[in-house]
Amino acid sequence: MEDSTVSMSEYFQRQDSLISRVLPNSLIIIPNNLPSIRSNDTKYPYRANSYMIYMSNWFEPNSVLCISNYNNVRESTLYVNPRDTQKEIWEGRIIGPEGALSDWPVDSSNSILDFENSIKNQLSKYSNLYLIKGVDPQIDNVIQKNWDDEILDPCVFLDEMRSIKSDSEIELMKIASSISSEAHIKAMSISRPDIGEWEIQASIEGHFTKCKSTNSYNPIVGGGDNSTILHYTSNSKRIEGTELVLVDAGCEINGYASDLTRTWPVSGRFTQPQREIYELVLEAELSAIEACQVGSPWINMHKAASEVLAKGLIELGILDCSYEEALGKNLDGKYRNFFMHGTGHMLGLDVHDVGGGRQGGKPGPVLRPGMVVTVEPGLYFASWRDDISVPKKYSGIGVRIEDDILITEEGPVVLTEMCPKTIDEIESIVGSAL
Ligand SMILES: [Mn+2]
Repeated sequence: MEDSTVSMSEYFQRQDSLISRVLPNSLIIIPNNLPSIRSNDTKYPYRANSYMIYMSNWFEPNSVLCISNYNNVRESTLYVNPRDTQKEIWEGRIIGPEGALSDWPVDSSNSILDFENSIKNQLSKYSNLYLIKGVDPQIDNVIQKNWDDEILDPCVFLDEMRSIKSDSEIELMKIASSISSEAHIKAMSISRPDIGEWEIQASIEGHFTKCKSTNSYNPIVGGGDNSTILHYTSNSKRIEGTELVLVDAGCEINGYASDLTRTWPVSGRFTQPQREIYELVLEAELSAIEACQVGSPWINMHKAASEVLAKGLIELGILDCSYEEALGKNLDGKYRNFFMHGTGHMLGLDVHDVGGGRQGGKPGPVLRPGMVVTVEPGLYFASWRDDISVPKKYSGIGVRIEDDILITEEGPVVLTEMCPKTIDEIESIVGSAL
């Protein structure tokens, strides 16, 4: 298997847990992601489907995992690329069905080339069929052609399982959090006036690669006004001496993500207005982390952050209205002009992980031990926006502070704790490696 702290028996336990949740005599089909083309003959780095990783730790494309509970007996089968010397000369060694069976947590294996025939021959014995649709249109097609009854969605059960992390998953997420924290500290230490956003990106990605990890999402490195663009990823401008840089970058380990944001002045000294905004966002973040308690409704951390921000925006003279008007009846008041996203999301195999919290109008989950969430309030005062007016001294400032939080009975555990976030710590680190 790939390097993993997750044991073979844990994967089998997950498969057993899944088949105990679905209807009797069911077949569950989990297709893997398709490779995606970057340009002629070149592909983007391949990333396996998170459900596939979760159930079998299988990372090769062109594969399907089937799990059934016919007569209450678990049978998990991986359909994988067959060995092919000519192909392997060009693209690397293929594990093949035999390798999959001997070293991966499945009961049987087969060639993906036999998938259609094999499935056709089995379908009649099952009463129910579950398929993760929309991952591989070819697999969807095969099933739709050969199954007349309703196709059920297994994700409701898988998401419930994935939203509570096991000890071994938490271990992987701790490693990812540490690597991301180190990368941010390094990037702070090489920061200087006029540094290119891409240089900070290179430092961070270099550290990820050095630690045998990859980005869990495209890094955001926004200096000055670019710090106010929530999903800025071109990272192509130089950062002036008086400006802040907002860096949102995290790595993944064995598929498990970290998600970390820090904001610092490239000069190593916050200006007074930057300091005021930073202190306010930090206070909101600490308050939201404190709200990450077992049994708390999802909204609590957002409410905690929002209350601090609404009050602070009035105190700084940015909002000229009552606290009630600033906060709004449904956390939809005027403060949303400057904090327009949610306070956090679930984190796991996906950066925006399954299990709720990003469902628009839906309430999101109640926090339980073993959940991992992000907490990431921010304030953004884009100088180019003509729909807002703020005191000139705050114009062009964007600040977000984001940590990854494990929910435990003993209270919130900050997995990204080793990444400094107080003004004093940051000012002492920025530029220290120059
Ligand atoms: Mn995030």
